[in-house]
Amino acid sequence: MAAGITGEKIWIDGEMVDWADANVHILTHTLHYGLGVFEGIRCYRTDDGRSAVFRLTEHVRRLFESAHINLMECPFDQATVQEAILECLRVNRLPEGYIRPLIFIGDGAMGLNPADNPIRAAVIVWPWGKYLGEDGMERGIRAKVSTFSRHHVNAKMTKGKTCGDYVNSILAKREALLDGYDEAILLDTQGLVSEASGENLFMVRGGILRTPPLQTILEGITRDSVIRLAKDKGLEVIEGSITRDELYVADEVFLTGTAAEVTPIREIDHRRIGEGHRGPVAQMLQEAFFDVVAGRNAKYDHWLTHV
Ligand code: PPE
Repeated sequence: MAAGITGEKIWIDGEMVDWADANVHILTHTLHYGLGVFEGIRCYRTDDGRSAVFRLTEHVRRLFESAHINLMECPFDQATVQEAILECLRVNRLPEGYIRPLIFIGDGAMGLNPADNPIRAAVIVWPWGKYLGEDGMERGIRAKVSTFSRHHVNAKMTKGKTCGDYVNSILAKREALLDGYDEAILLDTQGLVSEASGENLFMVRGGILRTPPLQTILEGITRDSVIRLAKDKGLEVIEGSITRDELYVADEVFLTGTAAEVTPIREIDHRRIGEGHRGPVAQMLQEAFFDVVAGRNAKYDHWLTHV
C-alpha cells in the first residue's frame, strides 16, 4: 500500500469492507490486461460548514460511459454508485478529499476474452492535497513536451477513462520527473498539443483562451467547468488545434483536472511562459473555481452534491 493512503472502509461489490480486507485475487483480469475504468472526483468543504462532491452526476455518468465504450456491463446502476460514494465519505469521516470509483474485471478465465468473468466495482476515498504542490498553484510548474505521443484516437478511446491507457501517461510523467520537470505535455500522433499526463491544457494569447479540441483528449469535467467560468467572465474561448511553439509564445498556459484543479505552468522546455509566473487569467479562473467548490457561486450550486 502506498505510504500515507489509508482509511477505514472501502465499498466493494455492494458492501462496505474494512480497508485492509479490500483485496482481490491475483488472477483479477484487469490486473493482467488493463481493461478497467475509473474516475477521479473531489469533495470539498463548503463555506456553510458542510461538504460537497463536485459534479458527482457528471463523473458517475462518465464512469458508466467509459464502461460502455469498453463493453463492460456494471452490475450496479449509477444511483447506487453515487450513493456508495457519499456513504464512503460519511463512514470514513472525510470532509474533503479524493474519490476513486473503479469498475474492473474479476478473476475466472484468463486470455484476452474476459468471457463471463464478473464485472466488479469499488469506491475508495482518501485525503489528497494539491496534486502539483501548493507552490505550483501559486508560482506555476515546469513542464516538458514528452517524447511519448498521446495514443492515436483509434487506439485510445479518448471518451473512456480506461485503466490501461494510463501506461502512456505514466511513461510520460516519469520521464518528465526524471528529467527534472513537474509534468509532461503530450502531443497527438499528428504533432498537435493534446493534454498533460493527467490534466487538460489551456493557453492564453492576446486575451483569448484556447484549448485543444476533444478528439485526442479526455473530455475533462474541470475543463468544461473552466470554459463556462471563463465565458461568465466575458472571455472568448476557442477550442482548436494548438502547436508546440504556440505554447512557447503564449501569455499563459495552465492545466485543469480534478486532481490538479487549475495549475499554472511557468516554463515549458526551458522557455519562460509569459512573465514566468502565474498569469492573471489563471489566477482569476482559480479563484472562480475555488468559489464554486466552496459554495460561493449560487449559479453553480447544482454542481455540488452535499454529503
Ligand atoms: N486528461 C487526463 C488524461 C486525465 O487523466 C484527467 C484527469 C483529465 C484530463 C482531467 O479530467 P477531469 O478530472 O474530468 O477534469 N485525471 C485524473 C487522474 C489523476 C491521477 O493521478 O490519478 C484526476 O485528475 O482525477
